[in-house]
Amino acid sequence: MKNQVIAQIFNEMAELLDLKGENVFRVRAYRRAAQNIDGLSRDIATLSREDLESIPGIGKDLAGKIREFLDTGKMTQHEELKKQIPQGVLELLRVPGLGPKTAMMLYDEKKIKSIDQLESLTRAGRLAGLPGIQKKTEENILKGIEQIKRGAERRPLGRVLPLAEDLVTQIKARAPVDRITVAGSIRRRRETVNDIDLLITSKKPEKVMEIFVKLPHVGRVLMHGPTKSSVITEEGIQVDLRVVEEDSYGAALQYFTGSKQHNIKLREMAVRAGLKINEYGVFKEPGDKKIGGKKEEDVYRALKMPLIPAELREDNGEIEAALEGKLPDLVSIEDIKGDLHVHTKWSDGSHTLEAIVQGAQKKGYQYIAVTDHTKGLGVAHGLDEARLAEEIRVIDGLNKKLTGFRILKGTEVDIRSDGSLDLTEEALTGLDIVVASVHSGFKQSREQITGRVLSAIRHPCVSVIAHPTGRLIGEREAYPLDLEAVFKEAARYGVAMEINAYPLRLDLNDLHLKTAKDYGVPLVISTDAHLLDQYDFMTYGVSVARRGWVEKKDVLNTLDVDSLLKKLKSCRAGKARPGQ
Ligand code: DGT
Ligand code: CA
Ligand code: ZN
Repeated sequence: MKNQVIAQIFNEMAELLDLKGENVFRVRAYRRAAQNIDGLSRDIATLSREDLESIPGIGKDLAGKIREFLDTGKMTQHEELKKQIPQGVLELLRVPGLGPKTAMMLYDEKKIKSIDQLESLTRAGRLAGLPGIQKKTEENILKGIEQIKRGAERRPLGRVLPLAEDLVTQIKARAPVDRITVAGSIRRRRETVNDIDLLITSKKPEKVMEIFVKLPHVGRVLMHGPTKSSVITEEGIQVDLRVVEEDSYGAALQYFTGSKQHNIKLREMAVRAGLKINEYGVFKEPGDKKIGGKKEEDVYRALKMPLIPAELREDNGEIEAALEGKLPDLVSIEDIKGDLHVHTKWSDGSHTLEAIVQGAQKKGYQYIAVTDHTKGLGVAHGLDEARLAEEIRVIDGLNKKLTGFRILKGTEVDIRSDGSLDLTEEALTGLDIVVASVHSGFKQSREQITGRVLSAIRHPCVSVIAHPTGRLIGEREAYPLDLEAVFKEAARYGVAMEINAYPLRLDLNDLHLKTAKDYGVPLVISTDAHLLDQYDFMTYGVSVARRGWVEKKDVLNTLDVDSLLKKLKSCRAGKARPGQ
């Protein structure tokens, strides 16, 4: 899919226009377009001109540019802009937190053209004294460089999984394959992954390999063999394709799904039981008689265990649990009855209330919570008390017309730097759900940030804490929150913690969730959708939950609407306040 490539080009154009000192609205238009293209779940190349123009933020002009790129592989205006700005400056802009003005200055003053050069000069203290450079700036530059280096190795699942699924579709359509599965860390749904591991069976493996190395996605072929080939895609991601025998398919799938630690432990257990397990099958010693391998269950059955769900295979207690018959009954996407964090045009979402309701009904949901931002978030056109009241009146009107579906009246209220909420208690009274979150002051101390979140939890009307740690994978570290203190208080007040399913957030993450479960904190899984397509992010949230051993009973939005409202803490009309 070219979605990411095009989004990257638009982002780069925004940077370039910004560097040239262009009108901020123009710059913002490109950023918004990039964001919306990145959020599409459909392949942009398959969209008609009309469909393109219906993407929020994309008009005739940008649609034309997208078409041009799809047809010719180039965008004239992008090429021209690049000629006007030195390549070195663009390179420096990749450092998070390094703005256009500073990048331009570093290039002019010190002829810094690469990130490596920037790193060594910063470390040598050679930036000191340059205009606008302070101790803090230098620290931030080094931090940013470190982030790039880490991020370059592993990529967010949300960027790679769609590509992997697309490859599967293309291979199935073109090559004579019988079975095909994505294995490795993608199958385990780790939040970041290194490469794409594909496994297939086929009666004509060599034919499959020939087609694979020539797929339109492929940028470079690393290896082309009769049963294994590796390529690098245009996006720079390595894909390994292996053909295995039908009779070994299960054993190979088990082996190449990993994790390595999980596999090693199983194989050691096998040896102790007089068995041998490898990627070809399960064998009984002595004599090496094959006793299984066609199905993945064979491997686990040989060790007297049920099949362990791929998301749990991290040697994190799952093998012991399986042996004792105590594997969790993991929540699944079918259990989800509604989305509790959705934005509309009333703040910075792209669609009307009517449109997001239709989208949710199409997904088979029974409810959604409309949670637009509040006034403190000026960039998001946050609502003040009066506009929220207006939005609520419109929702009341819509609810009267709906059957079998309910719009929950909510807000995503900003937790201000002092821990107070961005709306009066009066404005929150009567809402079905109040989602509270931190959007600023990330650099506060651990005590301060923890204190802020704790005050939100103790507020009588708060139902959910959204994206509790604020991290953005590969872009922004979590703020220093004392999660144990937060979980303890959340359990006490009955406030739910969100698993934000937005692929770069996944916040809480899998590790946090095991702790949250220990404290008995109620959970919700929500997408934070700003675009209809983003309802589909729910699957990432569910994957994180599964990796965190979360069961259906732990997740409030698996309940029907009445039971949900009974469980949610809120100041909803007719609901007794906690403690009363
Ligand atoms: P990644 O690619 O770093 O995100 O993580 P994985 O888990 O996909 O790792 P990868 O691609 O290196 O290998 C795929 C699977 O192959 C891995 O999950 C388990 C299996 N595997 C790789 N190396 C070994 C090994 O040395 N021993 C065993 N038992 N299994 C291995
Ligand atoms: Ca892998
Ligand atoms: Zn939100």
